[in-house]
Amino acid sequence: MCRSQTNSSPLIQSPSTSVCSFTMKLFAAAVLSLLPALTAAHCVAQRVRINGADQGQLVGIRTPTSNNPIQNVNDGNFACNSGFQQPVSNKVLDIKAGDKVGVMWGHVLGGAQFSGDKDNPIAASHKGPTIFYLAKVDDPVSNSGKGLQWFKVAEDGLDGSGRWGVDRMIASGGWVDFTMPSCVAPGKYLLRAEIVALHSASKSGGAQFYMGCAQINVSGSGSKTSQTVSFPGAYSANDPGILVSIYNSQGQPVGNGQPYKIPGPSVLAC
Ligand SMILES: *[C@@H]1O[C@H](CO)[C@@H](O)[C@H](O)[C@H]1NC(C)=O
Ligand SMILES: [Cu+2]
Repeated sequence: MCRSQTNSSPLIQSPSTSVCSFTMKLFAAAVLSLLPALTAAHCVAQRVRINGADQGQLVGIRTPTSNNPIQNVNDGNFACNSGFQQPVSNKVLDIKAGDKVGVMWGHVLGGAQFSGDKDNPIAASHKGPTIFYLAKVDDPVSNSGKGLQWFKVAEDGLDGSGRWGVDRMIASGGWVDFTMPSCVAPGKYLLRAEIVALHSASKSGGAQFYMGCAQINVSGSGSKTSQTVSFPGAYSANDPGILVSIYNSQGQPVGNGQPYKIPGPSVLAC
């Protein structure tokens, strides 16, 4: 835009140039001030609903104070995140096998960071899958999530029209629901909700992992807890669903023409 300014007289060349460089400085300052907002366009898991009944903010779920992602798949806090809002809920949520269970994501605790926040529930650029795991525990309230054996109960990746699990999460106001498999053994579990944001995943370490753990007690007559993995451990930085370009040849984030392979084991089959 500086170059497009025309000067009819050499006399105003100098003032015009200084206005121009002042404009550039303003522009650079504006860009710099935008950067923290852009890098903070993340999200946190913060509510659970059971058959559509919202259990309340921070009830039976641990929410980190920071909405920053984890980008190292070997991070020691990869299971349930860390740095939680205090006090951590001492509630264990009762769920029947077969219930519809949802977790709500938001840009910050409470959802929008400010009125009209277009990065709530997450920045639309953050395409990727939404995933749920369970791990059996003795005490869902006190268990940190470390050293557990997890099995996957639900996942939503890229569909045939180029839309992602995250797109459906945004369309649902931050909620992601799944059906608790009818064959899951009754007992106490941590429910690990996860989003993988793939907008920068074409370089190693670029994928962003968001996770939160809910404290649940499943009732029913099932018996399955199988096909377990560890966190960290289940994912590798080079997994085809983690080190991946999600853009087509026009640069649109609709997948690269290949089926998208969601990270982790296959979903529990009843
Ligand atoms: C879990 O659910 C069972 C069956 O409804 C119940 O007997 C038990 O007390 C519950 N445990 C917890 C910790 O809520
Ligand atoms: Cu982000």
